[in-house]
Amino acid sequence: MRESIEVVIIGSGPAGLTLANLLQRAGVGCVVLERQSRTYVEQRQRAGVLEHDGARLFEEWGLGESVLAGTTAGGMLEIRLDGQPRFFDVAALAGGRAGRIVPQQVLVGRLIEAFLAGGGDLRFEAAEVTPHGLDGSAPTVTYRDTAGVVHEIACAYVAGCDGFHGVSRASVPEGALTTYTYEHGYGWLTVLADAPAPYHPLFGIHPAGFAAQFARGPGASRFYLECAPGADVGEWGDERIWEQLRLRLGDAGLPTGPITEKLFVEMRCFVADPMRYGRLFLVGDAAHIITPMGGKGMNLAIADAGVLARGLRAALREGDERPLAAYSETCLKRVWDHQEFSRWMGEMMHEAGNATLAGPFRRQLARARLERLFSSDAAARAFADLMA
Ligand code: RFL
Repeated sequence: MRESIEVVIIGSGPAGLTLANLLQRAGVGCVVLERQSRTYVEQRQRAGVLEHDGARLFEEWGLGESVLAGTTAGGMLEIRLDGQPRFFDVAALAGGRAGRIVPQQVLVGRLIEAFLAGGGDLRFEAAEVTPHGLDGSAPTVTYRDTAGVVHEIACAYVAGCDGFHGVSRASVPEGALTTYTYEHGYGWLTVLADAPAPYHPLFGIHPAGFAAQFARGPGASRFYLECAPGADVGEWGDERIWEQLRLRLGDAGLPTGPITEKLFVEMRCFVADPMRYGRLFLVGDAAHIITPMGGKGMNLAIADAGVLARGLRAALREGDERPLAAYSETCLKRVWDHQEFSRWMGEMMHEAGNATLAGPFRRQLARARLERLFSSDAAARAFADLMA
């Protein structure tokens, strides 16, 4: 089957769905091709906080009500150093720029609903999605539907929103992109459990290693535990997990609950430059990945989608190609800024606890850096600004 549309979006994660909704509001025709089923996509639990800028983006495009209704503002965070709590009021220090607590799967579900309610074309279980002719003026995207029918869609632009392992970046010829990778030297085990959420996002710094607990809905928590890089999840039985969380979070009475997911997260960063090849634009995790420290991955994906939507609207509706030409440069500024913040925060949170990581001297430096957040108003405001 042959069809044509202005923009083909590959992938329906936060990047693809944000872009689809913004293009729909701009009156730009688009179709979204997603490899997984709707149920799978709506249940994939990952991030939990939408940055202030992300919330504003949805409001500016008239999606505030459908995406943010009933969500609460984030504000405080707790840093527990050797079991001693210290509170940090991010919203107040960032001049009231609070983020919103929105679990990623809730955001994704709401974006799907909003897009479909507006008559959007979203095709799940699209197999063998393949872009063609990206370096020419008439690209196409082919895929096979669940009935086995092969579709070919002609378009003006392709948005590669298909995550780190997707087909979009893999379609770019070798050598066309410069890629940067960085390994942090430690790993994280992440555990999703039906355990009561903490009152505030909680970061635990302890000689046994870093740990954290974040709300993921009213009765669920996501926990993180520093572990060796490449650690085997099989070595982390439930009892060991709870014992280490109690120790590192300094809470002997930490409420537990059934563990629903246990994953090893590679603490790896990646950036592709430029985030474009011909008529293909790479958006979100397809172009860059970042560690979960600082909660920036989903937010970068949404910010990229905002920049691309404005660029496509200008190119296709106003005949102005300049914002689209500046897409990669505009996005990469934010990407590198957030990469730097995430690494800075990760280094401080890990080295202040576990002296075997970088030695006792750097441990003292990391503690001094942490202390500065509570003793210097300028340092606190800079940190809060980047968090928010
Ligand atoms: P996604 O969410 O990976 O979505 C990509 C979509 O593309 C589909 N796809 C394809 N579709 C068609 N054809 C193909 N060949 C395809 N290949 C893939 C996939 O099925 C999927 O639906 O990328 P996107 O939209 O760029 O969004 C990025 C975010 O999901 C990601 O950055 C965050 O989840 C990262 N992240 C966190 N970000 C935060 O901001 N705060 C956090 O606290 C946070 N915690 C996390 C995280 C990521 C985690 N994992 C598992 C990687 C915690 C974890 C554990």
